[in-house]
Amino acid sequence: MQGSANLNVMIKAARKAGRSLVKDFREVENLQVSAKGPGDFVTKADREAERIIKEELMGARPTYGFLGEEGGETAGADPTRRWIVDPLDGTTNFLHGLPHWAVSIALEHKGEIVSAVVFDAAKDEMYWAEKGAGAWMNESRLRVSGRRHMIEAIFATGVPFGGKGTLPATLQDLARLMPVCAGVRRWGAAALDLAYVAAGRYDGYWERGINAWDMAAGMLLVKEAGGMVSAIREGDNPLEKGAVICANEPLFEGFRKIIRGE
Ligand code: LIP
Repeated sequence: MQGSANLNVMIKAARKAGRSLVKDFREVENLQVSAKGPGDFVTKADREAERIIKEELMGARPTYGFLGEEGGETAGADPTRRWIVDPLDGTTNFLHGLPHWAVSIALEHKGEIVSAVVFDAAKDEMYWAEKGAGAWMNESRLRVSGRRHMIEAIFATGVPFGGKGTLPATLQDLARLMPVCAGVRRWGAAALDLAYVAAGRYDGYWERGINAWDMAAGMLLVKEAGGMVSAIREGDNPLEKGAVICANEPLFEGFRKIIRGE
């Protein structure tokens, strides 16, 4: 696997955390039937994965900043570079023994994502990209789908749960989109939803109410695979607003108009 020194540091960190998570995932499957359930165990697995990743990344690049889902923001001596990490994206899937979760690591330079790794350890699929160097899954080059008509396209999203405020807007999105497409999938891991758009498996994806660490790496994968990515609302920054939409070029504008309600 070619790439910059930073990318190789990211891939090494993702693989090391992935090995830890796969071991823990096997235990989670056994804990499904326990009275207390696997909740505390998954929290420990999530935190251990972030500890492993932070140790690897900060050991290799001690001056960079770090933003992680579990530990929050740590400023670095170099104010222009920051790691953005979700050690376990798809936590609820992991908790329920569903093998669809990923380690997501992005490198941000002066506010722009320049390197990305999304590692699906359960399926051994390493998605990676660097700005201007394309998007890859393991050794295969990724391209977004070639579909040109909404009625043949499938889209992914995340449907809010547990009282999240974005549920009404998402239900309105679905009411507008479902009649004009071939279907919507809700598989529970934004980083993999974005990676699947980059791989041409989904034709587009959108979600409201997620975090920078859920989407940062996947956004670069989609761009480097030839896709279009933006915030849902005109002029917003997806990473700041927690709302993102993406698709291949032929579908993007029409898809975005539907989600915007235009
Ligand atoms: C998850 C996202 C997913 C979203 C879930 C959750 P987590 O991230 O990847 O797209 O629908 O609500 O936010 O919490 O598993 O890292």
